[in-house]
Amino acid sequence: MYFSRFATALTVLAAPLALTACADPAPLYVDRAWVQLNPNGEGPAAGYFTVHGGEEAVKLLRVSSEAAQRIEMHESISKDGMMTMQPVESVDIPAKGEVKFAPGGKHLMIFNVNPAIVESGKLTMVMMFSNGDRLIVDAPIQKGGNATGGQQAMGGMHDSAAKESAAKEGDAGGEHASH
Ligand SMILES: [Cu+2]
Repeated sequence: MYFSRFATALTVLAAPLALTACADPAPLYVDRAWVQLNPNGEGPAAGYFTVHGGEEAVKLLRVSSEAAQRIEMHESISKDGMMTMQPVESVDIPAKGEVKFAPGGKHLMIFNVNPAIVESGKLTMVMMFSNGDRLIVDAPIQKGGNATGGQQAMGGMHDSAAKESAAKEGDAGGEHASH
């Protein structure tokens, strides 16, 4: 009788510890990043990726790269039947949510990518979040030039499902340097 009560007490004590060890906190992370060079050559490149929220809601505050002059966060919107876009200050990342930067929606506008980096086929970016996290993201660079439909400049980059699937391919396969 005495021993069995003792064993029960031990079990109860151990349970909260085991639960803590099993609760693997969801990490904040980024995947499926890719960069589409401007088909016009001169203009800014576009950047796309998916953010996966962690345990707490955060904001994506800034994206930068040592290999680009400047990176802006934009959102494509439909205004009077025309697709246009506007800069956004920050982007909400809900806890355990998923936010996509994708053609036709949110995207990065990447100005003056270093030509040597373009040649290397990969752009490294730093993403800063409101909780202090800084994520380093490597994005394969898709060369422009085969834009379908002959759309102009950035408009052509914002709504092509074909390019999104190309990006997934690049993501899964790792480094597809094109030379
Ligand atoms: Cu834009």
